Amino acid sequence: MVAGGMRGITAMLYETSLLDAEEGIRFRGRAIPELREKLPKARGGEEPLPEGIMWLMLTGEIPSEAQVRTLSAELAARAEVPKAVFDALDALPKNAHPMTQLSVALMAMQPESKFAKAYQDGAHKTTFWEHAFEDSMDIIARLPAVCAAIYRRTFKDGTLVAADASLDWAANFAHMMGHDSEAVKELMRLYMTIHVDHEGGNVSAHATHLVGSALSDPYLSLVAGLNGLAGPLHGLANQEVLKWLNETREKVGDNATKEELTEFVWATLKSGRVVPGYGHGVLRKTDPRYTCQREFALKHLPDDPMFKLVGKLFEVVPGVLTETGKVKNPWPNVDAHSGVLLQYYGITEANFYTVLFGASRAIGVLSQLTLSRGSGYPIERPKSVTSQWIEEKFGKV
Ligand code: CMX
Repeated sequence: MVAGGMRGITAMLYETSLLDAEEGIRFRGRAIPELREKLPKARGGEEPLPEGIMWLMLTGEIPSEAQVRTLSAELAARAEVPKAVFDALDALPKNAHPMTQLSVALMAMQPESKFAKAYQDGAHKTTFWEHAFEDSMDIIARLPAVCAAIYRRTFKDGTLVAADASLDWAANFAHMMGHDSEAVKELMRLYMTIHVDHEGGNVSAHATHLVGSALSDPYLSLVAGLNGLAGPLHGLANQEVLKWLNETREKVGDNATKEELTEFVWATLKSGRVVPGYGHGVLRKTDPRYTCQREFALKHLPDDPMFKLVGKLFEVVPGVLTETGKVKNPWPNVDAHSGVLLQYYGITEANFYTVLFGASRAIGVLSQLTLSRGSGYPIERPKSVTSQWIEEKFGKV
């Protein structure tokens, strides 16, 4: 287990969500279909507001509509981004990956950390969670404007769109990116709700948790997690999926037979690459986050050729991956579907997708960070051994 990426080792306390290998993720014990139904919605909308899942993760309770609106207003009131962030972004080359830009932007905000200041001022450890919460609220509040600025300077003409404080957090995010239709806002609400958290052991959550355990402030901790999310086997897979789908389409066209698709999937594997969007370290069934995005697509874009391609690949890829004899989970994960929804609404810039994932993931990992400081968890410091030690103890493996 130690040599195999620690798979199956139970090693952390993590309250905000729990992953069942067969059923998928549950947030405070509640599955995605239940949350889609019960969490408060925007007026006239059908998808949950991410503010609602944030409330649920922090308190364990489904919020009322009034509570969610209060939280939206509180986030809007904290949303102003310090000038240092834009200066730091301007100092980066235009071709810096959007995840690099996000990391740098958050580091440029770190001097404002209330947690770091309180610690330097001698705060009592029983109050750490309050300062972690304050930083978490500030970061989450500012993320839409920061991410939208990264989007517009990288892919548009660089002009920024002013925030609309009357909108909810996710709708305002879409608005500041320059995407204003109701449909995009609904997609953003769903997207930002389902990417928040995936229990504690995944790279982004674990990295945030680990760095936070050293009492590094929430800015430093979150950036550690986001830098992990930027890896192609984790969050960056969503960008890889869209590129791979485009490649597939170019190669086999829109009316490919199952045989042609099967051949293309094998060609990907034989070239020494993974099939992005498939497989998982813990899950052993189709990801419910994939399923709910498929439901969204069936409702809003049933005839989109890219959506149809995703559906056809679902019929082919699991069989191929199973045939390799080594893939433990041949089923699609969250990343197999998200890009197709975004591109349909004109967000075609795949290199930006992990930034969206990161903004959502921040809500989950910072909620847990606040709870972790409240629980007074100690610094993480697991034991490591050398391969020589293993050989001496157990013989050659
Ligand atoms: N395509 C090709 N090979 C795959 C594969 C895939 N989608 N999924 C697993 N495998 C391979 C592994 O690379 C490994 O091969 P080697 O023994 O040659 O190294 C073998 O199957 C066994 O791996 P596993 O135990 O099934 O999977 P892991 O727990 O090691 O890895 C994951 C999990 C997600 C990294 C892997 O399935 C993968 O690389 N998937 C594609 C990338 C992806 O979609 N990542 C996003 C995951 C969700 C997220 O974190 O956002």
